[in-house]
Amino acid sequence: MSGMLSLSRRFGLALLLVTWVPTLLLAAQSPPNIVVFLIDDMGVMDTSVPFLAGPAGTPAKYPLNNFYRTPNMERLAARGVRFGQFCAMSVCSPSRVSLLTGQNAARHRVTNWIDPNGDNRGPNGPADWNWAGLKPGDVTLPSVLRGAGYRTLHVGKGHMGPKGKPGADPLNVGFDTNVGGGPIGQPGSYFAEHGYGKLAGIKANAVPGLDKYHGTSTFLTDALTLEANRLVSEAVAENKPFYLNLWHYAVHAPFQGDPRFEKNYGQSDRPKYAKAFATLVEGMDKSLGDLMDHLEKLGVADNTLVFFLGDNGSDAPLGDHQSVACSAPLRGGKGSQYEGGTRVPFIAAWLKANPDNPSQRALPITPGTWQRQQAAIQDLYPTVLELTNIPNPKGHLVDGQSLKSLLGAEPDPARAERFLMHYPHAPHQCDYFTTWRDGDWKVIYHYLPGKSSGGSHYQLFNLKDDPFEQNDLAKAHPAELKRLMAGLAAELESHRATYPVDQPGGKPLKPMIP
Ligand SMILES: [Ca+2]
Repeated sequence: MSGMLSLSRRFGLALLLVTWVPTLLLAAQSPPNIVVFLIDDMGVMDTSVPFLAGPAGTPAKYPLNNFYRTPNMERLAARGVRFGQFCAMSVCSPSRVSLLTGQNAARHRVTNWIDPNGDNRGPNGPADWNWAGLKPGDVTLPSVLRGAGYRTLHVGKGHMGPKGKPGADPLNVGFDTNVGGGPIGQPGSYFAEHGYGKLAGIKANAVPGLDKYHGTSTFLTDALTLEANRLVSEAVAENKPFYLNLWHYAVHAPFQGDPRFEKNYGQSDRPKYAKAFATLVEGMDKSLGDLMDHLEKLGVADNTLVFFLGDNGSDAPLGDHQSVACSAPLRGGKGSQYEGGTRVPFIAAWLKANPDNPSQRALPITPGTWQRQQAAIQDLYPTVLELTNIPNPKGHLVDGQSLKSLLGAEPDPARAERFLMHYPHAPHQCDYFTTWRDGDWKVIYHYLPGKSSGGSHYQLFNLKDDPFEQNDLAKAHPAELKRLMAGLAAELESHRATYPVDQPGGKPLKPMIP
């Protein structure tokens, strides 16, 4: 309770600096509720909402936007701002830890997806990567908010630590409640008839904590939504501000069709598993709509901020993940070094516009807008701390930048367009690589050149002229390559990154600047 009071006081104090008159009224205002609606393996093109710019520089519909059906994302986008160049890490666990800590994966060192059964660094992977994941005492968004009086709720996939390590359980890293989260990275089954993997399917990946739905016809996505709505109702009834992770297992494999939506794809000539994937997308979208409706019904929509995003690039079963296929027109997909590996959908919205709400005044979002500037998953942590006026704990380094200046249609010229993506592991779509974006340019460094690098250490692209990464300019622009590589190496050093090694247990391979 004291935390709650201190948050209200902080809120009141911050607003006091802005204006004198409504201070008494504002001090009584509830702190904003925050929802992070995270979709597993959802890339930027797995939706009917156009996120990517077309030739005119404004959002354009590409063929994949016409395949997927996400009306509730359209509804959310109309209430908020969506980003055309929002990046996450290329695989699950690094993104999840970045979201909760505000740090780039190169710094927190959870640089690979976490194998629930142990260290999966890869043959040339670094021994000192953080394969145990988050641990008790780590500064996380929920731990900071809980300290200020928030009810912190986790529903769905966790994947922040392996079996037997504390990070496997969201309750150990800042959450008051956990439904369905554990060390697993995918569900044993989406079907309640299978007990979500406990009764049938892949039993090692059984989703925990949903036994009451076993044997019913409640699809996993729906069960998690019902649980999230129940927990939110409890928090509101207790007059507590809440932070909710609704981190769906959808749309990750296994690509099991959601029977509620299969009829919508029967006419499509796309492959069977692509159609099943589309039903997972549509089920996720229904969940979003159900949650939005529930928050409106509870009367808290105008005081609730929603962040909608994916955790890595698309894994849609639509062809090779190095080509223009599952994320078309972008090149690549989940795990790859191309933009399709890291570009995810992102929408930020207050659920119901209310110009008198102090939280909305503290963090204004222009409804129905599109932001073209690059941003990234580690930016959520400082954004929420700025909104709630809670100080970042001393000594906790934050790589993200608050999104406040980007929550309308205009770019922020004071903010550099830079993004570091570090993957010192194998095997995946691309092995042992780092990418560094700086302005219009992007370099890809391959520590151990191979097939996915064309035998070279370097790939260089100009994303302004060539957004779909078709023309490798590494040989044609040596000065630009050198500049970008110097930036990449310096960024890794400043993050205290850990590097691949020349042989198992061998010496670190630092990037070579040409
Ligand atoms: Ca994922």
